[in-house]
Amino acid sequence: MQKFTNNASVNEWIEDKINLVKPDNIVLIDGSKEQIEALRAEACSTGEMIKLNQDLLPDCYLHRTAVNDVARVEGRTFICAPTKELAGPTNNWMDPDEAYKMLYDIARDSYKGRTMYIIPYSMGPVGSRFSKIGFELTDSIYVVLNMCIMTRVGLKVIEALGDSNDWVRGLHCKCAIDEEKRYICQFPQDNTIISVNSGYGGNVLLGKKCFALRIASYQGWKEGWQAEHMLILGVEKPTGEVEYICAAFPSACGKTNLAMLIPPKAYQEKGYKVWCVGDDISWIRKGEDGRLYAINPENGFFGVAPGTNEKSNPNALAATRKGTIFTNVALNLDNNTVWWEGLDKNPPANAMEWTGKPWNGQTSDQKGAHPNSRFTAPAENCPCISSEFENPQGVPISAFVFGGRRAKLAPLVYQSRDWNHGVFVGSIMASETTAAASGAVGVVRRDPMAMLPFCGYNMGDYWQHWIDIGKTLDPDKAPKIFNVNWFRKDDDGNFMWPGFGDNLRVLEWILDRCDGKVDADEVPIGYVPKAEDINREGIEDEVSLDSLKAMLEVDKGLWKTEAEGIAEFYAKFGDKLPKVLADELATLNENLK
Ligand code: OXD
Ligand code: MN
Repeated sequence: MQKFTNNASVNEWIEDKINLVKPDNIVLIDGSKEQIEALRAEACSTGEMIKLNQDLLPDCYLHRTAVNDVARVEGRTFICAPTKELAGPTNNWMDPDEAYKMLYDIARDSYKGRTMYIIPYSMGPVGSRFSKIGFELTDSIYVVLNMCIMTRVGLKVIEALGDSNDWVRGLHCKCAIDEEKRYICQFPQDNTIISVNSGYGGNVLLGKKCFALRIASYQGWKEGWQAEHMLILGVEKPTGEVEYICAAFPSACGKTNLAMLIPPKAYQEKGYKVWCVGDDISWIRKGEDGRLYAINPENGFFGVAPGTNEKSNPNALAATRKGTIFTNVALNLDNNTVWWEGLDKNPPANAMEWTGKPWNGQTSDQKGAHPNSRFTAPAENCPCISSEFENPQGVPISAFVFGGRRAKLAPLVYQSRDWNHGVFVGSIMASETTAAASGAVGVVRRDPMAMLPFCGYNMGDYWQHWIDIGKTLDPDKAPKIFNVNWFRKDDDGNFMWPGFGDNLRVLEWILDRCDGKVDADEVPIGYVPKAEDINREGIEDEVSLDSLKAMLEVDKGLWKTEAEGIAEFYAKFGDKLPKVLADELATLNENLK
């Protein structure tokens, strides 16, 4: 047997996969600069990547995926648990034996004429008690280079693993990028992920959604911790004290923007700062002091490019100025840089659109960048990256914030009455669809805790796990749980809240509630602020007190209809629905009478 590492379980598994896919060459990724440089050069020589203007964008590259391979594929993502019930009603399920057979048939001999790259990676700082290790086998240099940004890669990881068998197996085969044979399969009971026929980020960077959410959520259930689809940010007060918030939002709700928020002028002048610990995923465990602590298991940002600009998110933009891989954006041929819709108002006239076709910058029916085009940027590039980003102990969480896009229903912010009610608030999360996604606009999509496509087991068990975690926490130390809605609209269809940096005003109220510094009004769905307690300094003209009051209103009629929708959704879970949540729904109905 070949000895890739000193770990017998790793060597055995790799050997087995080599015999299956039959690569011509095998390369162990050691994480060194020299190796990364050589791989970049090789990818450029084959056209897999394009080297961008190294003066303006040092160490930056452009990659184009196949046109049929531009997003995560939820319909082809499976939880391959021993029974359908273990996967639950919100996941696609496949019997593990059948799935392995089908996937191995697809993967067999698929590396012939290709190189197998073995990527040892750590999710979380190497050696932290929060962190977990994975090996991804891939035949794509693009995947290797992205994984080197998004995770901690290299020999230090192999050393940290020692002879443990606690690591996640990941096999990625590009095959022929055949949509009909594209599968993203998670085997939570086997710590295994197999992804075939895709070359797009979310499907193939196996550390991210597949491991850090689907497999890790299952591991957390079994081991007493949590993997959540949550950003982590720190709010620094003028006193220098920093408090941390974890927040979950469905796609298209501005998660990366919130994670890197720039405080409004009035707050900056007082000395407020916001620090980003993570923009997508949190791994959460109880600390010795009884509080919950979170780490960001990732090492970079895989952000949506369109709409990112100097105004919406200068920190994200700054993060992409070096060492970044752009995927499916437009190429400006005049200066060999990149462009996307919403970057600025000057699309390049001499350009190539994301597919590589010539483009004159005029938006007729052509777009420069694909709407789901991405940047993969190192976290360390971000000007507001938290000093705690690498802290192996994580950061203590004061508040969990859930949110969604609701034109009329949810108030700007409300607080749950207690932990269990907070779990209910997370479980009823929903967002109205936007024009950015295909399908009808304004349709409510239920997305509990923003985990709908990412929970690796039965969502009913997942809710019970949240409830059980709460039982282990002293209520004084447990994070308080809130819901926000930046997207409330007036009767003319205009957004009522300015959003972006001004969201700090709401976060301030949230933290004041956590610190017992501010009162609230009790309403049928929880506690809402007194309008005067949301600081409007600097936006008095834009947001009147009356408008703020309107944003905090709870319309009983709308909530009654909502409660019917929740009951319908909950019914899918049968006896897996925790009694606590059924009781919370009954309380809501009672409160709405
Ligand atoms: C993401 C997502 O790409 O949630 O982070 O879809
Ligand atoms: Mn996400």
